[in-house]
Amino acid sequence: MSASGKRVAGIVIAAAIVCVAIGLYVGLYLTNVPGSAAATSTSSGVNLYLGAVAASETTDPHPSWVSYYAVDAKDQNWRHETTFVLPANTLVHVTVYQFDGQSGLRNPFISQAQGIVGGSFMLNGKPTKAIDPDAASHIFAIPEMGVSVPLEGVPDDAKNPCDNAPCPLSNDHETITFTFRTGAKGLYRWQCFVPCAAGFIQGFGGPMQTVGYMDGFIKVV
Ligand SMILES: [Cu+2]
Repeated sequence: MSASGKRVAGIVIAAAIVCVAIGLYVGLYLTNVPGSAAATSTSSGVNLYLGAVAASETTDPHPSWVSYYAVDAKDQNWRHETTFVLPANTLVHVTVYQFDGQSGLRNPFISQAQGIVGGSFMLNGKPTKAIDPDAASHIFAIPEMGVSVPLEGVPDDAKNPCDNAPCPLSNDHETITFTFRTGAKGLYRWQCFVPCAAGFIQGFGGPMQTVGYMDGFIKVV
């Protein structure tokens, strides 16, 4: 084969490899469906237990990213899942173990709870309607259901904070509980509204834009 023939063959092979790599990248991106967590049923509705942490597990692809987790109530088994399967037209009792610090809200209006049963949530057992906007760590909001609950952050001077998930309850945390009612079957988006993505422009990139961290879905079935 002539020198120019070899060059053309090399270019064709290199181009083919690049095309296959792009195809694989797009294909894997489109077919990668994150896992989902189902709520546990009781006679008065279903229970959903969540954790919010300053940083994901050290083995996570993004170990420095802030994140929500699904947490088992009993054995504290932490699962990195942010798609929650809930029954339609049912009361959902949510418990969030919130281990992250205070980031603060840009829009103080969101520091008020909305769309939850009774209008208030429990913050460490105390009925609460709103928190200091500067003390917010995360928000749990389902915009299409009108649900929005502010999650207070662990104070800066906390003695025993949790670095990475999973976080035992012996670490400093706030416990937030509230109840909302699901409506019709469907797929609903939920997300955080605190600019909590440290290291990203305006705090709204990375984990704030990625399902599995500060976003997810509610599958109402
Ligand atoms: Cu957040």
